[in-house]
Amino acid sequence: MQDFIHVKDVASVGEGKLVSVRGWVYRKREIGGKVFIVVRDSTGIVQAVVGKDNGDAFKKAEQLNIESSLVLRGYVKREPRAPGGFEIQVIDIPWSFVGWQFPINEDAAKADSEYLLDMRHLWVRSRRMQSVLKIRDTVFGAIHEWFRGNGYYEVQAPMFITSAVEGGSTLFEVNYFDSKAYLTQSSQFYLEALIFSLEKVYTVAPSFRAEKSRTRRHLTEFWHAEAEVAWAGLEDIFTVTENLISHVVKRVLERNLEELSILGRRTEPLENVKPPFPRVSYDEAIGILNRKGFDLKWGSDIGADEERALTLEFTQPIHLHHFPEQVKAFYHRNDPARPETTLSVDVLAPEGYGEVVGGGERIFDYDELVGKIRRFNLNPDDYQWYLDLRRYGSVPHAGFGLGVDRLVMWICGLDHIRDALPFPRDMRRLKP
Ligand code: NSS
Repeated sequence: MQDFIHVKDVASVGEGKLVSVRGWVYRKREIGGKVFIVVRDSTGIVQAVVGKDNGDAFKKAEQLNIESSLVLRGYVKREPRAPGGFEIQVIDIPWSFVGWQFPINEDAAKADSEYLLDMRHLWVRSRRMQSVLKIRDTVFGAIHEWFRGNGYYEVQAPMFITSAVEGGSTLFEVNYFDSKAYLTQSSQFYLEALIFSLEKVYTVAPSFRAEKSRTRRHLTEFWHAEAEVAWAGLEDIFTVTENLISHVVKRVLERNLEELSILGRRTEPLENVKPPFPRVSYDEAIGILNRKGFDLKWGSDIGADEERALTLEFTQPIHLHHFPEQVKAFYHRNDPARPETTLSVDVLAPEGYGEVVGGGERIFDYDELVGKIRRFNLNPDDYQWYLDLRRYGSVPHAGFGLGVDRLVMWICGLDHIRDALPFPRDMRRLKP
């Protein structure tokens, strides 16, 4: 068995060693009777040189296209002009698959993002996407790590459901044998049921929203990290979300400096992320925004533009809390001290990114919940099992949902959420 090493390890095996690497052609050029191949694998890029005197390997090397796959063997040599400072002087190419001409070249990559989205199944090989995917891997891992390290049970909820969590306008309807069902917008109600068994639960799962507008931060299918905690209140949600997000950012800074640099992401804003996050009430936010030239009435929603302006006032993520009843879903508990507001919080990411978390306290009193369902012109019959949770051993509780793709988008400093995941779905895109 031949021992292969990863491209990133070429520099550390040392000059003069014979190595074998496997990968794909990242770049190729021919000068002065030599073929220079930049080979990439999952770990990085390295230059390999094939001389004309090496007849068989040279012929193979000449034929290679961008993204052809290959296995090569050769000696490591110090070469300051090569990326990483070392190159491989090839002695043979035991295997290569030349394939078709790769349909993405640097011009296409710069020119047309729609084309790159159509070609996403191939574009995932790019160094940019590779970097985002590595950071995304860290983010998902760190989310699980944080919850598991803090006493939460991981649970799973169904994706086929029968009633809206976040309002009917973004529900996806699907045929379900002889009846109709919806794709879930949030696992929240199932997590609420499960706290009566496990007290602290979380899930990381897709959520679906029929978002009819195309924006930089909406997908129709997104990854949702949600948690629910028995006996918890708004104060606990502040603490949990700021600790969770700070932990994730810390892990990315530990593991992904190279990827952040490939993405051209400044790390300073990420280094600022430490608990506690500043707290801004909805009322204060309206004041700040109106002083900045907005004309917002109390009770109006805080949209993407307002969030952007607000977050530019801070260097940390912020907790925006106490939204008016009318801008939050029916399940949010009204503040007994100020019933026109809710015990709700959104976490807004800095640098203009805006909302990454929504959550808060839930109504736990049966009559209060039925009353609010009616006030919101919804039908209590649609929420019978959810109401059961208030009929049997109800407890105060709170929870939240974190949009993981939005978190990745901000951490990576991306312009558009669709670049935060490998195969995005929006109103117009179901392929690849
Ligand atoms: O609608 S949310 O604000 N809240 C909920 O769904 C709650 N039921 C969660 C809970 O308390 N368990 O969505 C939560 C987050 C939001 O802050 C965004 O970061 C993300 O989910 N989100 C989205 N990301 C991408 N695309 C879309 N369309 C989207 N909608 C919400």
